[in-house]
Amino acid sequence: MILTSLTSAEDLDRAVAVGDDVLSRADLVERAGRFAAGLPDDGPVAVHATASIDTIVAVTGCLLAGVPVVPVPPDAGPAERGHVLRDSGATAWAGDRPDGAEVAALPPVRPAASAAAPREVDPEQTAMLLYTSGTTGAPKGAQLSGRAIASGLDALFEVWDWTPGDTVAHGLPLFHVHGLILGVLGSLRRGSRVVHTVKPQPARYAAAGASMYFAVPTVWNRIADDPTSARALGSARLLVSGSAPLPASLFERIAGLTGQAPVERYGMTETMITLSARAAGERRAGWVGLPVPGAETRLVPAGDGETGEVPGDGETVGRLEVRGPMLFSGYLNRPDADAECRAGDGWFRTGDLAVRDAGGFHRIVGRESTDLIKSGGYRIGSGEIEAVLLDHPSVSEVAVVGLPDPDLGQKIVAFVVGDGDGQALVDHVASQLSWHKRPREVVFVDALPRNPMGKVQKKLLGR
Ligand code: MCA
Ligand code: AMP
Repeated sequence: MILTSLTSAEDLDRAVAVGDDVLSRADLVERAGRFAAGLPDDGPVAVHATASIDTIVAVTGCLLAGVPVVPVPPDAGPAERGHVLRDSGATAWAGDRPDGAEVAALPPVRPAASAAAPREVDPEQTAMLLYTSGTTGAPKGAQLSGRAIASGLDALFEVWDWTPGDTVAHGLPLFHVHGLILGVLGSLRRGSRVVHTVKPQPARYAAAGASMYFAVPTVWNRIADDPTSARALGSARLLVSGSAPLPASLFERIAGLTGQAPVERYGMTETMITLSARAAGERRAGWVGLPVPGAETRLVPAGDGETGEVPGDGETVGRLEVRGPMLFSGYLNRPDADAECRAGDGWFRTGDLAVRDAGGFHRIVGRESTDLIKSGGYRIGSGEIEAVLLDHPSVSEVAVVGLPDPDLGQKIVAFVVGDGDGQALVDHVASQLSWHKRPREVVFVDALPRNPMGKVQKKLLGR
């Protein structure tokens, strides 16, 4: 249902490009159909989500066949990958096979000689299972139905005036909402072209000649540091920033270099994009805009025991809750986590703190928990990193926090009670989890600051 337009839209010579690999719409449908014909059963299928045409073919094949897709970060270490494969119940592996017993146990998908026809798919069925970090424990599988993805994308087509005549360019990972669902599936559903630059390097963005550019603030920062590339984006129709806060100073630098203010939007893996500035509307530094069509928001008081909603005066901070057809259907195998984030009547607790002004514009002011870190636009739970570090013989206690960083927004810093080699601990995390979860700094301390109850006072670390 997400890609019904793929088989009916007019053919374009160059529907999808990843680096130098280019596929027409017809070629993509044909290759995806052969992939689907080679599926051993009805999945879910774990897709080794490298930045490649093969990833797009595999995801498209699964969606056309009505088989759930589980994108696996290509650099995920055995601990993270093992969890994703066990928890998702994946029955096949698509793409390169990294070493590891968990992967060896899954049959590889081998494309068949002739293509399978697209199936009629129940829109409420899980189309994609995306693993995302919580504050503690291993990542949770957010189940996104075809209906949720289609609604979320259709809302963006409207607010960004996104048409089949657009070309979208980005170089973001193909295992998250931003790069995979918005960048690639959005383009395929809309009928627009998409250019994936393999890596999100400024010069590659500049060379893409697109009308819409998607990037996280870290990438926008690198683009602003490369004025020649930044100026080349001035001819685009829309420069979109999301996944993490865009500092107001960076908003202004981008606007100054390109001649146009970026469009900011806010979302989560669980909710798709719920707030955005409009292509034809106001773009305000530090603010993420209005609810997209179909989405609703409310700000509930941050204090315990208070009820109702906080005033929309542009100043009073509340806990942001959202609802709408683009929300996920729940965490797989985690009814406890699911119950925690549901506020009744379809409302979802985002965990973000926000203000809203009289015109309905929203500003995200922070997160409720210090245990969720946003680094380079990636959401990372400190608990997952702490668990891996505690496995290391030189670590007796550890607290992981996100500290301000001019490029990454937040950088992961591990405060460790113990002795040893900081780089060895960084490498230990990178060998077990995805690389972006590695601490960028390890600080050895004699003791962690604790309150009288013995709880670590993370807010005191790094001050
Ligand atoms: C260094 N490296 C290591 C190590 N030390 N690798 C392994 N182990 C080590 N000990 C090197 C690698 O060789 C590699 O080099 C490089 O580090 C990769 O590190 P990385 O952390 O990726 O580099 P970075 O420069 O810090 O990355 C910045 C980035 C990245 C490119 C902006 O953070 C990124 O792609 N962010 C996008 C996240 C995103 O899409 N989030 C969307 C979530 P080499 O690269 O040369 O191989 S979805 C979402 O948020 C929602 C719904 C929304 O609102 O959009
Ligand atoms: P993820 O599930 O990786 O998409 O992370 C979702 C989180 O990213 C949200 O809960 C926010 O904390 C943060 N986020 C996403 N977009 C924005 C934005 N435009 N401004 C500030 N924070 C954002």
